[in-house]
Amino acid sequence: CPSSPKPPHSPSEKCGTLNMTKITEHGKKVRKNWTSYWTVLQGSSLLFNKGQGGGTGWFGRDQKLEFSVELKGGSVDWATKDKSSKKNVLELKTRQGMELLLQSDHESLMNEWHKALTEAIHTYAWE
Ligand code: I3S
Repeated sequence: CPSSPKPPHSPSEKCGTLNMTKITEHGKKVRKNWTSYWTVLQGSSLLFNKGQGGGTGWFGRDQKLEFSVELKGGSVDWATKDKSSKKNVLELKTRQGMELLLQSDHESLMNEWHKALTEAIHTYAWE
């Protein structure tokens, strides 16, 4: 992960461009706002970074952390059809009552994210 502030230190380290929208915050439904983020899985944290141009992709040092979620105590699974008309959508629920959808048109990429997020949640569950 060239983007990561620290060198890779965990088997669950992963990064890439994903589309993301929150669907629930503090247990309350919120309006969807699909946005492309440079997404970094680092230990039990999932970080969402945006280029200063506000757009997609990776712009090196111009990337800024928008926000992050704690995976500990959360869950991830493929979203059901009623959650989105898009394909390859993962639904991530955090212990803090946030629900996010993560998506990419690249199926194999989302399979990798599914695996990495599942592993991270499992790895950090008991700490
Ligand atoms: O679950 P929804 O409400 O059908 O989600 C769609 C809307 O958020 C839509 O925006 P508007 O709030 O302007 O209607 C988005 O453009 C769509 O992408 C959302 O649906 P998908 O199926 O793409 O997640």
